[in-house]
Amino acid sequence: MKNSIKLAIGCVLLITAISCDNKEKTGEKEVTKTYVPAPPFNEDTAYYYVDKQVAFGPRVPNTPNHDQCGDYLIEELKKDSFQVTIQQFQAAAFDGKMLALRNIIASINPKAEKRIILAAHWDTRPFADQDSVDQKKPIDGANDGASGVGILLEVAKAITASDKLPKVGIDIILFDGEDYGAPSFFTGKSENTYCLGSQYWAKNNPTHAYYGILLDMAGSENAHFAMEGNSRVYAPDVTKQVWDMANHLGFSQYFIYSESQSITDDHLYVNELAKIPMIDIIDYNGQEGYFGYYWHTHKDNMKIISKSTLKAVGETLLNVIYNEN
Ligand code: AHN
Ligand code: ZN
Repeated sequence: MKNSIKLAIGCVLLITAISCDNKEKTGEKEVTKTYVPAPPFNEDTAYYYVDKQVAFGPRVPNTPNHDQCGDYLIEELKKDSFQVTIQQFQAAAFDGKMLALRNIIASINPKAEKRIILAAHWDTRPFADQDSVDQKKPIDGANDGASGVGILLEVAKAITASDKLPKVGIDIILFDGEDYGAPSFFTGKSENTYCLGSQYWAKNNPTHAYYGILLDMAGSENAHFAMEGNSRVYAPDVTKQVWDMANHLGFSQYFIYSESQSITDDHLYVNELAKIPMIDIIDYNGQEGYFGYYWHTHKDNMKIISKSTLKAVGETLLNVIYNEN
């Protein structure tokens, strides 16, 4: 009797132990992900690329600075990627002025079926309408424009310098004419006056892509990237995937798991017109005004650019794309 009770108790304990063990193992499987390592991102080089663009002066459409910076970006991307396509077009600004614009597209693995878009805008705003001084003068756009482009140039360089390409195809798209939107002192119609390059691209040549990631104001000191409304609505899985990767890499200080309002940016047109899910990694000030204190002011210069922020974003992008199959 005593022995059989002991045996029964022993069996129960053993079964419990086994089932607990299994549960733990299943649990472990659910939380443990293995990541493919990505090539290193050099934040000094990214910073150099931001500085280099700013040194051309404001990159306002229909100015020599804009032309020269565009030529420079094309040359740099030709060095670092396999195929560069220029989409040249004219678009009417809010005031009716015709702007000569170029979207610059660099493709890595151009034949790969599954593609991911990495985008930023390379033009800068013709006015400082959020500033209290010199409102009609153009801004440097170190963060609003140059930062995203600088990160993407270094991403392209890091990929081509590595002996291993990502499995997916990458299309780096530098949109033009993003920041020529109607200023606060303009009284006419202002709808759809921002994002002229992405609107043109989405209407005319949307190469197929699995998803896209837009960078906008992605390089300032103490940046906070919240999960923006249109990103969450149109591309919830991509939003989670990118934030999870950033947090896994230790960038929780920048990529915060809080939800921010929807904004109009290049990703909106890519989502709505080209039907490609695209998120926006954009600095959020935590309040209703959304954008940072420097936004559309003369404070948006090299002084606010941070190498650590550039690194957080660039390293996250590289790890996201190297972990796509
Ligand atoms: C609006 O101001 C409506 N959208 C902001 C898009 C933008 C401008 N991003 C950078 N500059
Ligand atoms: Zn802007």
